[in-house]
Amino acid sequence: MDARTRGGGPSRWLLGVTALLGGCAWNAPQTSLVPRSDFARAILHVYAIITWAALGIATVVVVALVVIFVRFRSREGAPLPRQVRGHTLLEMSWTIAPALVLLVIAVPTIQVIFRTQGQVSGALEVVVRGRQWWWEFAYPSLGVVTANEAHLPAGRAVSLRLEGPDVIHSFWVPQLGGKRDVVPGRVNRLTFTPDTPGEYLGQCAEFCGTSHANMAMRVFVDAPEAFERWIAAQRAPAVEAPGPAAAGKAIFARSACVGCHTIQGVSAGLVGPDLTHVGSRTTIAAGFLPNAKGPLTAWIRDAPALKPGAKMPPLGLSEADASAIADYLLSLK
Ligand code: HEC
Ligand SMILES: [Cu+2]
Repeated sequence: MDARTRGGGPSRWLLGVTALLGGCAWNAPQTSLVPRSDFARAILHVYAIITWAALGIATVVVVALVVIFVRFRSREGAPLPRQVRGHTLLEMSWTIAPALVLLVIAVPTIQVIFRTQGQVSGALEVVVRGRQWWWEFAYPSLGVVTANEAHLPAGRAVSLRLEGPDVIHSFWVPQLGGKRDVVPGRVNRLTFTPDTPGEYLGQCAEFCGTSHANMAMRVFVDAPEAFERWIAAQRAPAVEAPGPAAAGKAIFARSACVGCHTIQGVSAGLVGPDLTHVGSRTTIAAGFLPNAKGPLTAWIRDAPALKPGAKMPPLGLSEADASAIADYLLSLK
């Protein structure tokens, strides 16, 4: 190695470390290290067991390696070491030791899986339907249906009923719980109690097609009174705004939108998200766009141009019509 390449060593090393550390953050919204539910805490606990076990094993292996390298390295003129063929004790121990390690990992893991897929009495049931490429949240006991942004009350157990009408998705809100697959033709359960009000980001965690990466979700954990207010607002008929919103409503009602979207009292389509209170959401299209006039108008004009593969066809609306519909939808608080 000449001086030039040796000089490149430390800076390349630095570059590597920088690249690795670039993946770290304390305020990461999808961290699993800051749990905000009993389930997330249980996952972190299993994770800690595995990490400490791995660290312990790594230490033993590295120390043993170093000792062996130093003590048994070949020396000038040393005789050939004793040749061993088969060693029952050694072979038994390196079969049993990994089995023990697997057992230590498996017992708490399986416990957590079973504990969080049971039904808890008094839990709030929320039906979660993973669809290409958005999430539907229905609260059958409360008569509320919404999309991509769920609200849950802090301190109360929730039981998610995971259903998949199309392909396999996976529910994952790292600070609250998951991953648990959403499988067509079967019902999976996920039970946890969120404990801290806040906004938690999640993401579909099972590749489900073109816009899998654009299939995020938000869970708002509300204080109980705030949750009651949200439910009341979602159940109330949306107030009708005058002006451009009223014109937008008329255009919506005579467009193909009605075949795919439900707006209570206006339409009953079931292909896309329920839009009855779409104006109360912070984002649209599974967290893909902010719920604001500009992006919403662009979405209404040509959704797949924004979100690859989106199953909402462009309907050839004029800018003015799309803008009026956007005013209408934003008024649906
Ligand atoms: C063929 C069915 C279909 C038609 C027609 C349709 N949509 Fe959609 N729409 C969808 C689907 C599916 C989604 C979800 C797309 C995604 O997020 O990947 C969607 C999403 C939306 C969203 C975002 C909702 C949210 O909370 O994320 C809005 C707003 C919307 N559509 C408005 C309209 C309007 C307005 C029309 C009529 C101009 C319309 N759609 C026509 C199927 C349709
Ligand atoms: Cu997916």
